[in-house]
Amino acid sequence: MSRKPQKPVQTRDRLFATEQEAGEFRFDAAVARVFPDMIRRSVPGYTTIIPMIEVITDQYAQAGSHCYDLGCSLGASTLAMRHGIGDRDCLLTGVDNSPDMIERAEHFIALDDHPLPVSLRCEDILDTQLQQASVTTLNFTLQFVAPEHRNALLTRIGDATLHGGALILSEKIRFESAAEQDIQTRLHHEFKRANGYSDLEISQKRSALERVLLPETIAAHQQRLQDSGFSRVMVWYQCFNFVSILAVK
Ligand code: GEK
Repeated sequence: MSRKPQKPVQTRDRLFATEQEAGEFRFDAAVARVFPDMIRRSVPGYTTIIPMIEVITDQYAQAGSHCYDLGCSLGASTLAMRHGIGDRDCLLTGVDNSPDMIERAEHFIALDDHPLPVSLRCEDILDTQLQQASVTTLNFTLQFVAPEHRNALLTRIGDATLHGGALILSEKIRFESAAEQDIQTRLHHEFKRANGYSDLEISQKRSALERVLLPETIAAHQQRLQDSGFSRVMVWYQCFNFVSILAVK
């Protein structure tokens, strides 16, 4: 019996490679399909931050508590948390409001052989009930939440966090100084170019994200985290205009 040769699944991010009409960036099926390649080639430090989420989770996960990955996409950060939790009896929940992401995340979680159950929820993180949290991760998610909702979300996370619990907040940032903003943005674009993105891809993606991804300064994040009840706020990672902050209650 002869079979039609199967078309290979395209997992290389070429979404902005050809000229297209301006439109806002969305976490749809096309993005979900190429997401691992897209985020690795676009976010400096992503491939370092993911394994460090495991290390940090191992330090802060408390037996009998909840752990949340808010904006989990395909579950890379969720899996890092799962392995960091190890054999502690934590309740791990991943949340994303993109059905295309959650559908694929279910598959990746099932492929991982760790025994800790993961509950995946397709909902807006602004609606997620949070309680008794020892580790919460916002790995490049808050930047997509409308600025007017950020304080309330962080207040809820702070209130739900147990004493000694932690929040890992990774974000693209902006700088007070226009000169530094220019230099760091240029370096980020060079990073993308070195990873094979063309000038057209870089500029079209930038336009698509302009009104969707709204970065803040490190100082603004630090202030909000302190106002939300986190007593220790530390930048543990920075590469160009991308940071990860550890906030401990
Ligand atoms: C990783 N953490 O691989 N409610 C729920 N999900 C949301 C919301 C919201 N209000 N806004 C955005 N998202 C992941 C990467 S990606 C980062 C996170 C990026 C979701 C959105 O659907 C997307 O899946 C994710 O947040 C952001 O470590 O693409 O730069």
